[in-house]
Amino acid sequence: MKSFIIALCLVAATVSAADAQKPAVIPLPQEMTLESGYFTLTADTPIWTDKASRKTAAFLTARLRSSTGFLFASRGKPFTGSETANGIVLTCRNADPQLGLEGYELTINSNSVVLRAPTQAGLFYGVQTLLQLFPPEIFSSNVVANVDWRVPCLHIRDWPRFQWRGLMLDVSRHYFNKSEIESLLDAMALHKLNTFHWHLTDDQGWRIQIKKYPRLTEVGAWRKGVGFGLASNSTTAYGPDGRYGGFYTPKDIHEVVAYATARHITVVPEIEMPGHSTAALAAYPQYSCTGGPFTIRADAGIFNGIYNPANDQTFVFLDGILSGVFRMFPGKYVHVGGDEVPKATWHNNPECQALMKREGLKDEKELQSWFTRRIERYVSSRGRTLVGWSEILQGGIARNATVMDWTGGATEAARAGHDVVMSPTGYCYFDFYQSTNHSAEPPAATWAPSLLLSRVYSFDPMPTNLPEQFQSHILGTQGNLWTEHVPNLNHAEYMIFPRECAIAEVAWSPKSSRDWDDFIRRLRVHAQRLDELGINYRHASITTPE
Ligand code: TNX
Repeated sequence: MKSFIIALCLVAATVSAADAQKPAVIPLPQEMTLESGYFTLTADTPIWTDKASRKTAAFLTARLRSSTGFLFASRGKPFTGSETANGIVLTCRNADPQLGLEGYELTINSNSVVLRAPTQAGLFYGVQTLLQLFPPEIFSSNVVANVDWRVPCLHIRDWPRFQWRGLMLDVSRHYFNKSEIESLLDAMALHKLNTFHWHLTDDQGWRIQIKKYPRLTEVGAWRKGVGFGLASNSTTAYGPDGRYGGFYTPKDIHEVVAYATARHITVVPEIEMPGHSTAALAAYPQYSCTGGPFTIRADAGIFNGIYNPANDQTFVFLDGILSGVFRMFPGKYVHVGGDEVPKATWHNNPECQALMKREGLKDEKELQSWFTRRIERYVSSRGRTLVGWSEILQGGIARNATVMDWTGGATEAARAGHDVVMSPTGYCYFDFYQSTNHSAEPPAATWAPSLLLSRVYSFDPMPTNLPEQFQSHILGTQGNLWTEHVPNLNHAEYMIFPRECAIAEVAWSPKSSRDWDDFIRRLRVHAQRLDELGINYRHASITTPE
């Protein structure tokens, strides 16, 4: 606790009085003109809104209320269209359609704050910016006295560079409960991230309850211990029988999706196949190549739990799982993994070899491609879009698939007309160490080099060699937190922040405005917001950035 307080003082001390006056918005807005003067919020400030924007206004007033103690009218006052209204205006009326699906315009002068956006998502992002223009105490959950609640006069026009701005969380290696997921969603919203990629299944645990296949969670969600060499008290995710694990019911998922939707975040579920599937096959070994049995082991590495594509029933099983997934997740995208498939299992299996011969497949890479195409047809037939890791390109990519690049392939995929999400290990892997001094850090990925904050901030998701006509296929980028070494939320936040702040700026702000020193200046103010919100982060990345 003591070191925590000292660290807090250090962060605060590095923000000079002059810096504290400058806006410190993360991610940096596209266009911002600072003017002289301030708008001051008081208990009497009216908040005007049109009917369609009430929920967004309620989000703003709830936040303002908890720290200022000002009550405000709960539903907002009906906005008549007058631009010069005193107070705060949130509206979709007369918004500039050029701002697009997520853009907004914010005009602050000494007697009014006017926020306009063509969509509620845009308005919501405008609210995030407005909040960040107040003193950081605005994010306190208790009423704070003696703060001058003012925002600088300015004009902002803002919209995102990329449409996919994400965070991936692996809940298989370690389990995070519903309220922990929700707190990460809150932090995503603060940074204008709009895609939560939920890695729900892997070798070390199956976390989504599928009514048709109860053993997936009865068996697949639990293992002997926390594993990965971690202390048993590093987590509280134990069942009544003392086994480690947990899973989400359809009701939990419904609630998480609703929570995300209210923050304009789409949830992309990931169901791994054909590899990284040991937990599923521990429950249903009949769909494996060997027949099992499989034990769920908690250590890092690549396991042999891989589906048998030569058994038609495997596809009945997987289609059954996916149809349950479609019911729970309304979004367009479903991620089906596809990484690190240990091909030797297929190579040594006579049924798989016979299938390859029948289908004219020359190697196991083509067999994986055959498998993914079959799954993709099913996903497409239900009106969804399949996402898979880089490896789905090998042996030929399925027709409508979107590629998530972690080991390459973006240029090739985009040139072939496929959409791509960029999450290369060298910039986006939040399970890597945040400094080169590994011994001073909590456990992180052992197989990889470090991923410093400055490196994340230097990322350009647009591949340099991609001709302009294909560039619209690069949907955006995301940070990935694999959790082999991360058994609890406090540690997860430490790994995610402040690197997520950098990814958010990479994904939202124009490349031309990238400025490391200014980012660090803003981050020092932003750290105070994270403190108010109770979000853990790596302090050294902010006090002694590298
Ligand atoms: C590779 S990234 C994996 C994950 C591991 C991660 C550890 C990817 C698609 N596969 O299964 O958790 O490395 O850094």
